[in-house]
Amino acid sequence: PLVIRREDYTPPEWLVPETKLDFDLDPATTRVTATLSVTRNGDHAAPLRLDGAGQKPMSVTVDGVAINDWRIDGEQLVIPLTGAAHIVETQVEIAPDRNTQLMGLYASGGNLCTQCEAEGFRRITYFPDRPDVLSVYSVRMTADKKHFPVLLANGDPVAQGDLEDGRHWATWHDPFPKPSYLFALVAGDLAVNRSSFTTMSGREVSLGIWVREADLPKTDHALKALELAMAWDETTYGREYDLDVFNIVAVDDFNFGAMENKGLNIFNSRYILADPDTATDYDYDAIAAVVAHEYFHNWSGNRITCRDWFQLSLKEGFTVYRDQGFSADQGSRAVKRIEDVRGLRASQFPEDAGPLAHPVRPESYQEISNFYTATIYNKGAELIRMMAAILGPQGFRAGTDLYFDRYDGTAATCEDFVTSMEEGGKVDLTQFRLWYSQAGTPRVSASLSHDGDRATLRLAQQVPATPGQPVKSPMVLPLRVKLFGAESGAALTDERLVLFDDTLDSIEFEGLAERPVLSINRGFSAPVVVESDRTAADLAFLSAHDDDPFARYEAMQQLMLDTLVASAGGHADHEGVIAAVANTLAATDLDLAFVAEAVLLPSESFIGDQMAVVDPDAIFRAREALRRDLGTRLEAQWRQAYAQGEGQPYAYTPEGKGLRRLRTVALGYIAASGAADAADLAFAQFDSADNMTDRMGALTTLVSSESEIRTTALDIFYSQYCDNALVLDKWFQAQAQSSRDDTGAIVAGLAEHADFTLTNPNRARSLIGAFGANQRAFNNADGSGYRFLADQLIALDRLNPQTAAKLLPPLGRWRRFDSARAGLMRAELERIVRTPGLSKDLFEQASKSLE
Ligand code: BAL
Ligand code: ZN
Repeated sequence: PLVIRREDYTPPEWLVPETKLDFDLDPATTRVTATLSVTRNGDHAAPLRLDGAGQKPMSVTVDGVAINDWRIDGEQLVIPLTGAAHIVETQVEIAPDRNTQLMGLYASGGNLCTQCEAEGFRRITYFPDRPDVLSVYSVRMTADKKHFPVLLANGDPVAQGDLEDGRHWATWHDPFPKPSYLFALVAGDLAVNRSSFTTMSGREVSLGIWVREADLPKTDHALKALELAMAWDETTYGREYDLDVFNIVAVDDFNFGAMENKGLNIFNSRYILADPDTATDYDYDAIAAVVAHEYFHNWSGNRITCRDWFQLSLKEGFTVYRDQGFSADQGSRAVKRIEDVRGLRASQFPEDAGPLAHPVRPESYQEISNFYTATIYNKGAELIRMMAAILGPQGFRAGTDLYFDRYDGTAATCEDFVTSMEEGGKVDLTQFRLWYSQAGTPRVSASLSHDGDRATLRLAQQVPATPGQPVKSPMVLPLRVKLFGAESGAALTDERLVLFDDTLDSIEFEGLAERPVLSINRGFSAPVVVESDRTAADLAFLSAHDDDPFARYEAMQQLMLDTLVASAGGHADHEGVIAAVANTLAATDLDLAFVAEAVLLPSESFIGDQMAVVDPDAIFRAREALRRDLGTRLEAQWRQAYAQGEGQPYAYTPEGKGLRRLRTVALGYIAASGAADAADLAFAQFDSADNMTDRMGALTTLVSSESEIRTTALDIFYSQYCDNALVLDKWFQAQAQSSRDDTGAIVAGLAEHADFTLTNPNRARSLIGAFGANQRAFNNADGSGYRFLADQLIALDRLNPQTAAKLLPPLGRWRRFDSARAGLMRAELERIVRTPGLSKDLFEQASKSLE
């Protein structure tokens, strides 16, 4: 396979200052005429090479004259050119309604839309499809007016008109030079929810969210989030919107969550549509976060884009950091941080510890779609967070101002960002750059010794070997540290930011009045694993007394993890956890959403990540036993917490969300206790809920139960929502996440359900993705889970390679399991690799997973 390497980057041979596109739109056959003004870049005699995929040119003209001496080399169109500047016109035909990959121009729900990042534009027309070729686009679209009354593209609308044959046309112009991956058009029968925003310099921007008519009432939340995001970016980063219109279109069939095309964001409908009856609090939060994320890309991604795809984290890591900050400012900062860290541990840490580990700035790839990963996005965001911590708020803002000013209108690199941070913040980040080049999650061991009024914190760090990187250098780890008095519970020191940048270090504390307890990596200031010699009593103490809510949560998690790992190894002692949870439930000064997070046990896979060899059955038993003990011993408290939310009418407010979250967690513990009325309680909640959060909370509890009511609830849910694709996804997902013994068989049955399809990525993910993340069910010792996943991936790969490849990683975790399971997983990976006609997407993931 062809491997693309970062070190091989060379600037483009030809530039395209202007691009005119003319689309004669039709789902069966769309004709695309592209008129490119091209200029030779540098002193060379190379011909013009345009990327293409899946089409052939019908005609090529140069400076208005048809030519025949073009050739196809691989999938590139090669055109010999003699001068320094030419006008090149190509014409191609494409078939949107046969496009199942959902890259390029495709049909979804009767409408036509595009997805071009990373390399979809070449499926639309011939072009230098690389992010460092920036062009000013003018677009003309012609389509049947009855089926496609709305015609949208990037930038601002210019003109429109009717034709005599029932067709109509529209032209759009985007004055900002952009790479081809940000191109977009939409043609469809859509209704719009409009609003307007006045920017800080007084520009009136018309905002529009376009959906099918029936979904209009579900767009208010997204529109409000967009307005909040626009204001937030002005206040927080001084960034203002730059066109007269900002449109968002929601489509049902979409590989990503959403796409930041200039002035015309296209969204997976799951990140736009919400009302209390169909969307959970989690959905509402995710919608606001994704709307903000895509909007923030207008600066971190569009105004400044990436030089090449190795720099992907330049826009993604930074933009995730920005959307995390936005969400934190809308609600509870502590709960947001807990959620983000939980996500990092669930997806990025395993990636960093497995065969697909790669640095935040990768060195090579076969298929760039495989690098839209938790490492690029979420670890990338952690890198920005660490730099922000090192620079402080003013230094960081100076750094981002400098970055935006200096690189506006260019295709930049991660190095450009770090240099801006150094200059703006006046710091040296030489060693910090290792975070961009070294993969693997650093491990820190921390030991605090105490003698009289002095204490010494001894730190050691180790960065594990990852594929292609056997030996690592020590990294700069910004660790927020504070000491508390074991007797008084009072702070003994201020919080210190320790920049731990060597293999070993020790830090002295003086003037301590009592025995100190160590609070370290507060706020998860560095994305590392911390191992400390803190006792169970110390952790319980911190879970009650630490003044950093994240550290308080973390202490409880560590206590639970230590208990569960010991328990999976046959040494069950639940008393410490029960007392700490009781304490947290009794605290009156905590917000309920925080309490709900703090009392939740770590996931089965996170427990597995702590073990040398993952034993999914032992982990499940240990976790269930602790859940049962917590449920039984604290039953009165759970019932009290549960009753707190009773009868409260739905409101999407921080208080309302907290009540609902704790209520569902409490219901889970009541069910775990084995209480005779648990299933009835859950069913009553399911039946009477006036919102989807409570309904799903109850259904999630029921689908793991042995009660017959479970099928009743599933049937009711299905008949109520079978016409709503997004809610039906939840029905599939809940069953794939069930902890019942027969989950594997149920999931196999659901794959045959009339409503299951591999053509819709959300539906495929709701069943296959959720099942792959269900540690016990997926890792059934008979290998049936592995076989099922491989079968589904091979089938999905024929339709949509990009989505198939993203669902493969659970099979790549074979090294973490016993030899029997490892052998079964490898056999399935080998079967995938041997499949004739496999995409390079799935081949890369499967073959690397075998190495
Ligand atoms: N750029 C791809 C979708 C996103 O990260 O916003
Ligand atoms: Zn993004």
